[in-house]
Amino acid sequence: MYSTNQIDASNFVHGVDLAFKIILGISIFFLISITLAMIYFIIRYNRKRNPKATQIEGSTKLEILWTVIPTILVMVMFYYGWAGWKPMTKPPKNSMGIKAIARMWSFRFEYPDGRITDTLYVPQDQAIKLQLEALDVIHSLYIPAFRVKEDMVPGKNKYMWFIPQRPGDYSLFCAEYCGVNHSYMTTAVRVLTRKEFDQWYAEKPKAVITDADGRVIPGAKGLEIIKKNACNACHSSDGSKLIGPSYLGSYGKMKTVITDGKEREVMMDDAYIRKSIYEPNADVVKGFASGLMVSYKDQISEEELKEIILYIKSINE
Ligand code: HEC
Ligand SMILES: [Cu+2]
Repeated sequence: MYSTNQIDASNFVHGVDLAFKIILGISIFFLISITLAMIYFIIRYNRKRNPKATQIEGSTKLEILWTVIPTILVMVMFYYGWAGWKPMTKPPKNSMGIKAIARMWSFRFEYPDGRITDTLYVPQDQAIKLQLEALDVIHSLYIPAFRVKEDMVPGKNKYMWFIPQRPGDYSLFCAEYCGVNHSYMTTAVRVLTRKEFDQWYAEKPKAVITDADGRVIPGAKGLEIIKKNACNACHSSDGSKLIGPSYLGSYGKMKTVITDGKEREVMMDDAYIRKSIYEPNADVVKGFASGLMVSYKDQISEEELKEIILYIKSINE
């Protein structure tokens, strides 16, 4: 719930809200005064009360008045807008750098120690500088509670920064229509206290995933990698056709693919999966669009690839 004595969620809330309130205030003032003036004129100068219209030709005084007053008002709006925006362009030197990578249709975040998450974890009261990268089309990273939004443009170095000031979860989503599943591009920022964050950051991600009895679950790691990279935005594990083919029961099957414009049959084996992930547009599965899946060469290591293959094999029933 919003309450005025709460700390702002980020350092930009005050400036942005102030500009917003001033513009809203001016707008409401004019909405009311113009409406009232109109109503007054309708009554005061209707045909009964004022049968003969007065012709007025020009008034320098009025002309000056309605040029000067709006100019001042617009300058006031500009000043507060500028004052709220300017600090957003200057990240402090002690900012913590995190890479934010967008692709159809997910975000991922890379921390200085190389760890990757799909939720953005940040410590309270620490300036965070997000290096913004887009791998396919234009996306936009928006955190409404922090009052920050910035386009992510392929091939362009862009950034945003902020200081999260209040622990909690806040929504983070894409604000630039980027294809059919644009609306799935949502995740969260989790603001932790410094202590919680340090604890989280010190934990090493587990190398293997085990069940309650300590047995390694085959494919569990692969599923985690698939989720982390949001492959499931386009591929289901239950046989349903999304943007791409389902993983269910696909391993070892013959696939019809289009290679350089020619149809051919290939077996879905390790090499084919590897190629599908590193060069997705070399063999395009018949019935699916090429160019939608972009290469994961820089995001998925050979090790992770093996885990993904294990997972696809594990759901082959
Ligand atoms: C934006 C949607 C999208 C995302 C995200 C995506 N893919 Fe794909 N993928 C496709 C489409 C479309 C095809 C079929 C066309 C083709 O072969 O390029 C495909 C094909 C594949 C194939 C070949 C499947 C078959 O049945 O022949 C594999 C394997 C695959 N993707 C794995 C992955 C993995 C692993 C990830 C995550 C690291 C991923 N994909 C992310 C859209 C996507
Ligand atoms: Cu997007």
